[in-house]
Amino acid sequence: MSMAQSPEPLDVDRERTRTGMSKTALKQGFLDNLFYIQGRFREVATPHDLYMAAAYTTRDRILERWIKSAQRYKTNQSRTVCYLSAEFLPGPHLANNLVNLGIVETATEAAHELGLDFDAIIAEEAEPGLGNGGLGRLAACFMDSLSTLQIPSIGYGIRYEFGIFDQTIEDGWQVEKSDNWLRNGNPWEIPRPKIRFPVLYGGYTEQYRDHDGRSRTRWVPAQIIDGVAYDTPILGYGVGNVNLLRLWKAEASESFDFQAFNVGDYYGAVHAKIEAETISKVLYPNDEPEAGKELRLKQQFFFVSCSIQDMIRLQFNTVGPLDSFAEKFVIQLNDTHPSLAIAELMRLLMDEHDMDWDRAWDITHRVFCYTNHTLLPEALETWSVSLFERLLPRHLEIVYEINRHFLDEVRVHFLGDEDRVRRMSLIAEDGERRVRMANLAVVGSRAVNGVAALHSELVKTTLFKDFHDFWPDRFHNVTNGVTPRRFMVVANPRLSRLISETCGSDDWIRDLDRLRDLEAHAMDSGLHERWHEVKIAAKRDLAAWLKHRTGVLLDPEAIFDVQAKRIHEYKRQHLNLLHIIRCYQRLKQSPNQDMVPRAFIFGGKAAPGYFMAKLIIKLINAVAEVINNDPQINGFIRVVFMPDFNVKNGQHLYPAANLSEQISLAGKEASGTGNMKFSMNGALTIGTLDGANVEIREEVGKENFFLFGMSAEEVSQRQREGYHPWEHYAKDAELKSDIDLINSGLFSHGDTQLFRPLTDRLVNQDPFMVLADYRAYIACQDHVAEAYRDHRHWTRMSILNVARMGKFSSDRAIREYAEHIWRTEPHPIDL
Ligand code: KOT
Repeated sequence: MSMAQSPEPLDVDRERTRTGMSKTALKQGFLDNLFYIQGRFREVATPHDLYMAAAYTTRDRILERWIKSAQRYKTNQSRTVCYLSAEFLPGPHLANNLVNLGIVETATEAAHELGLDFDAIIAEEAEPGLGNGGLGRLAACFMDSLSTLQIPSIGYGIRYEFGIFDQTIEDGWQVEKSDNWLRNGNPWEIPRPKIRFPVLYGGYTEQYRDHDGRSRTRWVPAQIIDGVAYDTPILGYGVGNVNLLRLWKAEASESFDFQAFNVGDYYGAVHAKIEAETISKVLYPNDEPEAGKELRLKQQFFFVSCSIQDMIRLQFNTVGPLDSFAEKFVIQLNDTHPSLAIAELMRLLMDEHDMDWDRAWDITHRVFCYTNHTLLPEALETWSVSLFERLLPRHLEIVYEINRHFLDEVRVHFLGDEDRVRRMSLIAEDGERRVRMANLAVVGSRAVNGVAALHSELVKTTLFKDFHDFWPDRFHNVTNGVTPRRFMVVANPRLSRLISETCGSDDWIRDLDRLRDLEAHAMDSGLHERWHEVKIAAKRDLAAWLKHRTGVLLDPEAIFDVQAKRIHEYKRQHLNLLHIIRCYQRLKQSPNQDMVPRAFIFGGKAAPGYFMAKLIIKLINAVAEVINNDPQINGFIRVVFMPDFNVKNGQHLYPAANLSEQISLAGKEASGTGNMKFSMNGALTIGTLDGANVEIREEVGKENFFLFGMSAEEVSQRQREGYHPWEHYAKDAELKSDIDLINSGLFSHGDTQLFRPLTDRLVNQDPFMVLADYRAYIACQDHVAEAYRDHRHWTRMSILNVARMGKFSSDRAIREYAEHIWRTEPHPIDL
């Protein structure tokens, strides 16, 4: 039988049974996979074998939909969203895929009948930590929503061999361990050794005349590396659509390096292979501040070049000529990390596909859209011209040419305003000349968006003000969202069941606005009781988890007050700490006072090179040690640091929180998405008017949100006037005594210097105005404690928070991108 022929009907039937959704089919599939893939009998299988068999059994059921989606998209010539992101944080796949397939119950029963502990199997899966935090997790939520909304799409990124480091805590300090997530194999990915593209680096360019006598440019590289595709299927919820997460792995190019080395230089050739593979070896673990490393630039170009070449291949395979490339594809740049794609598409269109500048530019600037995720100046990517030229000589020429055309337009529009020209240039000329990637992204895209309403306003009025003056219509807002499948259904099955029972349907899972149906029951005492039980059960689970990992025992009746996110000064974990120290001092001064018990829970990683963030972790653990071991406190307040906060561990945290800490300095957090995850799970927020907090408060109602602190406007005014943190220190006796307590050495076994870098920075510089917001924060926390005493009222607020979270589904965000930015349509695949 040739490959093109369809299989015999008998085979089709057999296949259907093999991948059927019945309990019997699942059990059979599981035992088959355990035997034929893992090579094990049930009796000798390790927990990991069982997980692998369960994963393959689940994957088998996705494959058919995957093939069908690919075929349908191809015949329909569907417009495709290509989401380019240096980071993806999908979280463990198994539980999520079972939810999206709609077979959680059947699979649980099947496992039970086989005598297996299903929760233990699910817990076996390693975290695919291919991202740092919010930006990477957003990309994963968007992939889930794109599939659920049946929009053809491909997520393109890097298959890092080592993802974000695993965090352990030793003597209170963060210690980084390498994350070998592929060690035991990855059942979700399918290698595509034939989908392979050469990526060029270094060398020089030269002019030549083509056969028509036209002057052309040729890039003669010094190094060629291959990118090989690894595909992970992304199944939508309750639909037949499966989209693709296509991650590139770097390999030595046989055709180039092996020849380039002297014949017989075997070791040299092996060395070249190792060097090639370092490109996709490790994720850079920095959130926000830019590292400026050569390998990082090589990584960015690596995945961008493979992805654009892949799109061109797909264009030829489906539609045909490149003229309609911008109709077939839309490319969304997840921040500036992939913005080299703009220059790479220009290069490929001109140098490899014979287009002239104008036609190539017309396609390029119509195909790209760019999302900005931060205003922090230290996070804005720039690359030194000399490094750029050494690695990407042809792209530098193209960037210069884009800049020349662009600045000509600016000069015509703003006659004589050379200052503006200097600010808008793609090249910074003050000091060492640098390529400004954000400017490249704006100039090369037809749409630019921020990630929350406030952030998008600040993008227009501060960061890209000049660009907004020039192209006002190019700027948009799409407020972030998160997927309720992962963060409610997978993470919090108890609450999900309660919601479905209360609303009489589980439609809310695909249409989160339906959560509004809960409002009618917000006063219902029956619901209150069950709501409370669900929360308490999650708190018990978390308490057990934390006890096992940290030894700290939490009281499930206490307020679970949680701050989980990357550790960064702008996020102000140290403001939270000052409140904890205040509670401690109050209890020490009047041990018999009637304080509401609290468990303060932190989680988050610090960039390995970010000393101040690591010192904050140390201080959290130091404060925890003193408070948790003080007999006078008697467990009234407890402090615990959850090690290795990631998607997987976060799933224990969101369902258990009563209070969500969203306390960044206003104007600094672009959006935040943890704020949404907590609120969806019934936590109330204590927060500033920053990022998406503003919109969360609008939705849930100001009476159901604990607001404190300066607004972004007030922050900039204070900064303009001149901010003097030591005045707060001098004037506020309690603040002074909290900071002094840190300096006293109480938390550092008498060492009065250990935390000095942190306290000195607060008193003398305080770039994120912790001291200015301290008083308002403490007062607000006192309101929280009072509110918690009224259980009925608190529970009502909790229900209303959940009921009003519809806006923060990533489905809504993706619909807005599809309608206002991408102009894409759903392409349903029938089940
Ligand atoms: C990192 C380096 C350079 C530029 C941006 C970043 C970045 C921004 N990494 N994560 N973010 C976060 O992105 C989230 C998703 O939009 C936001 O919710 C969050 O506020 C950003 O800090």
